[in-house]
Amino acid sequence: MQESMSKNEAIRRAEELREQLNYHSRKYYVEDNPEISDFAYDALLRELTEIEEAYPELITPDSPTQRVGGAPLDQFEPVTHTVVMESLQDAFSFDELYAFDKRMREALGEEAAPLYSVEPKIDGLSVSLEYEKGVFVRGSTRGDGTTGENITANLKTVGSIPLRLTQPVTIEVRGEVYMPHKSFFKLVERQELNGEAPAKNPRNAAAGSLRQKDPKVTAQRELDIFVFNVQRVEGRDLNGHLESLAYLKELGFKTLPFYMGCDSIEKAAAEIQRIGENRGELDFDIDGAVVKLDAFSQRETLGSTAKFPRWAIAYKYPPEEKRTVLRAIEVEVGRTGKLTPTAVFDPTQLAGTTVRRAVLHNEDFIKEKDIRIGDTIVVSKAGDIIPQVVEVAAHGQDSAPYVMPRTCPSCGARVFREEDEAATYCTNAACPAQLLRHLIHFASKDAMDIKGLGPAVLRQLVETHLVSTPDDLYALRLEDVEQLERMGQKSAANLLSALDKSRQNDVYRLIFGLGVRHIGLKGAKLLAQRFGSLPAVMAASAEEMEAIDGFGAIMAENAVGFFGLQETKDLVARLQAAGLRMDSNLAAKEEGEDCPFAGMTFVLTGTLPHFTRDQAAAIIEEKGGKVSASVSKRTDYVLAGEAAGSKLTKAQSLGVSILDEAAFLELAGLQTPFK
Ligand code: 0OX
Repeated sequence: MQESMSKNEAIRRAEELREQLNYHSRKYYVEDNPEISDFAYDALLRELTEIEEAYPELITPDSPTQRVGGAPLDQFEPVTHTVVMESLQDAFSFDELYAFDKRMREALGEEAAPLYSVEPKIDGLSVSLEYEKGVFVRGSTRGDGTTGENITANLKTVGSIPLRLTQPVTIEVRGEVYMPHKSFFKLVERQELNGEAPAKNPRNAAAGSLRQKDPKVTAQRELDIFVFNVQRVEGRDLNGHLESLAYLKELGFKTLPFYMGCDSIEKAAAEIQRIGENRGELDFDIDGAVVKLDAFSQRETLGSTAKFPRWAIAYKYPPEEKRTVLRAIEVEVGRTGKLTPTAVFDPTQLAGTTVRRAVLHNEDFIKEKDIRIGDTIVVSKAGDIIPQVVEVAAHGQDSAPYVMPRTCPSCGARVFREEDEAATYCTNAACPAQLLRHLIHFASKDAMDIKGLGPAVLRQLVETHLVSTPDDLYALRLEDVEQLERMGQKSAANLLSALDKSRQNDVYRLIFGLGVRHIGLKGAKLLAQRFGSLPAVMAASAEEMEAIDGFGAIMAENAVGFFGLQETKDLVARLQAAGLRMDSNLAAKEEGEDCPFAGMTFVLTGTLPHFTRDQAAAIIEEKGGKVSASVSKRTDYVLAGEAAGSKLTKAQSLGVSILDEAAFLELAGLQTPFK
């Protein structure tokens, strides 16, 4: 931003930028037809951010800079829906559909022949979006239809939800939030890399994403929405559903991707059939098609039962199933050494794609269904995308029950199965099948965060035998790295310096990077914080670990088992010799060094003169404190800036101490840099 920009100019330019950004956001997310590059969009957004940093009072709730932000929430507040969010009655056959049509015609009489709309039933989560004078003010889940939860901050991160409409109307709309298949696959890949349990299907993933307390996490999930209903609107008369959908589109909403008016139930049935046949090509799951009476006057005649409107019905598609022949069961070894059996069968077309493989999960799954090589099996797609074996239709000739291999298919070491777990594991920590995934995890962002050391480079390092254990990474020389494919001199030098930098990482990253079963990032941090160094963690007992708040018995058992292995001790000794830091700063905080906010809870409100709320929250957390969204008796301090609202009033009424920015900095032991 130019230094010389006056406040009046800033006001004008900020509004202009908001207009442009909202327009381009709509082009990109809603219409899928961007007019400018991501780079140009980012430049506009940066300019607006700079103006708003200089004049925080100009920040508006519908500013595109406010999509992702705010401190994590403690809980979601209840929202009572002004218009009940009804659910749909189901039909599982065309007969039920024809019976529905008969009910409609009987209720409406001969003259008023029904016009139906047919649309896909999106398999996501229903939400309500409320706009006041065109500005998005509140978003909530459906809940039980009467009361849902306020998830405004999370919904703001959904790019296709407009923060400002094309017209200044006061309106409440209903839509379905879903996770596109593309985003779902990305999420599962990340989860697997981090050793987390992967999401089961896009619907669960979308639900989990909307329930995140921290909107930053939701933002990474790339959710999307289709808006399909006007719940209420001021100053506009709408007569039917198809007209409403056109109006919603005009306001800038992303409406259902296709819908059709049908003047007979036969035409509606044909459209349902057509949608069903093409559903495999969509980038989202549908779990049926909805038939609705179009005219609102006719809907009124029909009315609702206690649960759902009588004027609509959801036809549920039967899951598509195919028969094929099981040719082999392949066993793959994951990063944690887990053996996963996979069915390999004759290729078959299912919900729009060719499938050849399906995971069989574990030994028990195979035993329960008595799946044998050579069998004719029935396959389908769970939630429309993940292939699965439903059942065995017929055993093959001379078939025999399947037995899991007793040795690892990758390295030949003995495998074992724990008593109360279904999974089988390879016992060899140096198993090459585990190595690459192990290294990918070791170098990943939440672990050692080694820039430039992604799967492609690691694969080459493993294949050329330059690296066979994590400490080998630290012995790499420039000439080793330079000879790799697509690796220039500059990137080779960058990689070595990234590796060198990672030596100084806080040890929690190393603990996480070692990939101990059941120890995620949070568990690694807890260990580092409690014991202060890796040698101390290795000397700790299961009881000591279990005494940590948030650290369970299974975690403790696995950690003690892992750190007790001679292989682990040798590896850690080599990493230490390679110069990796073995201690943690997290521990210092607990002991109170530079940790003036330990155990304290802060609430932020209003605009601070020199910090964004995120920056203030970062200081609080850095100094050992916690940030909460709402004021209660347990709040220690409210940090209040300009235009502080109801939180300040509540703090005053509860007698909670209130700090301004200067007092806050003093308490944090920081000099104010602004005098
Ligand atoms: C969907 C969907 C859900 C409005 C009146 C009763 C139910 N998941 O795609 N609900 C409705 O309709 C509501 N339509 C849909 N398309």
